[in-house]
Amino acid sequence: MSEKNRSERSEVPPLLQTISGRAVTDREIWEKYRRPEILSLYEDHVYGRNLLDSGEVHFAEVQRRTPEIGEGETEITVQMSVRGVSFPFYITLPAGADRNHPVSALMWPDFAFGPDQVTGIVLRQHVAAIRFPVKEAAADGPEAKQTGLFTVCDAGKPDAWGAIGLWAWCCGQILGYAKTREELRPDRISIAGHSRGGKTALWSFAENSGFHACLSLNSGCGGASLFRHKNEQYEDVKRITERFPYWFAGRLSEYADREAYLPVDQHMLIALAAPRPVYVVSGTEDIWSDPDGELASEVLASPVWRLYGREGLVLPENPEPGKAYESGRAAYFRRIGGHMFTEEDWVRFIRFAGREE
Ligand code: GTR
Repeated sequence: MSEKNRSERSEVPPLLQTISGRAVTDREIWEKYRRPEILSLYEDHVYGRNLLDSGEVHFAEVQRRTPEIGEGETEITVQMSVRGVSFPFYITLPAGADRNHPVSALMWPDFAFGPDQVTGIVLRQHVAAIRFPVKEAAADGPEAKQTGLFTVCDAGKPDAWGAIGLWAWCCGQILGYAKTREELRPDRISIAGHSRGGKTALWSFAENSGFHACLSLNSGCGGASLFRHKNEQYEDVKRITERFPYWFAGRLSEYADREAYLPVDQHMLIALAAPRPVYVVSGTEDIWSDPDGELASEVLASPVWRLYGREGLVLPENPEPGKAYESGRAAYFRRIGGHMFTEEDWVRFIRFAGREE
């Protein structure tokens, strides 16, 4: 690699400067110019543009039952339909939640890698669980674009959304519905996800300012970690777009081994969370997801919280694995372990998001 190439790679695009070169010195300039500009760069180059219209989405409550979790919970099945394609999601209310006692809620895109552990974890914190099984909205495989909602939109263009964009859009639509439910606090609906779910959650959080807080668990490449932070052991644009081309806009693959030319990097995705609370969890042994790149994104994004008079990520000089840094509005925890999550990760986030400020 030439010297020039190496230094280009280490430099991420400036966060607080517009494309036209204007310095972003306050939240007005951030909100009016820089934030929309960054969102649009992500649509063009990474996740793709929305192909469906919110006006076409319909919801119907189709079932109510008592799940076998604890005592007194209620699971509500809601059917979402767009242009004749329908799929369910599930809202499970903790015991005692009703219109007179509305509760916070946590939504997550569920990739069904195993039995659902998350609903129980969330309910034990007296928070409503909103589980969205993504596969009926669009399959999570090379056949994705021949399935679900992809069959009713034209996904052929290089900036058309990939599956992450489509799932993230669904999460945003579900958020709109959840805000109308009287058992839920409309200002306290958060989103979370692990791995590919973490990438989806971060992008949906960026696009939908109505979410309260976001948890990214081991989201790695295309999620919290910096594209330009390269190392043979990490997933990068080339590897991810060869293995999972259907997750992204077709254009992302043009940056394989050319990350220096991407007009964004993932500190900008984290910055789109501001001024809301965001929590990034990495695993000490989850090297493929690049824990250092995930931490670097949050550090580099933090000046945007400061535009709002808040702290982003607050770290000591030598942050330690196994310790959580949660005093700012951007939190970070490097759990000891690999590419997985624990109940503790979710509980930490739920407490962090639940702070009344
Ligand atoms: C990995 C993949 C990641 C990540 C993960 C997952 O193998 O390379 O980008 O998202 O899988 O979703 O489990």
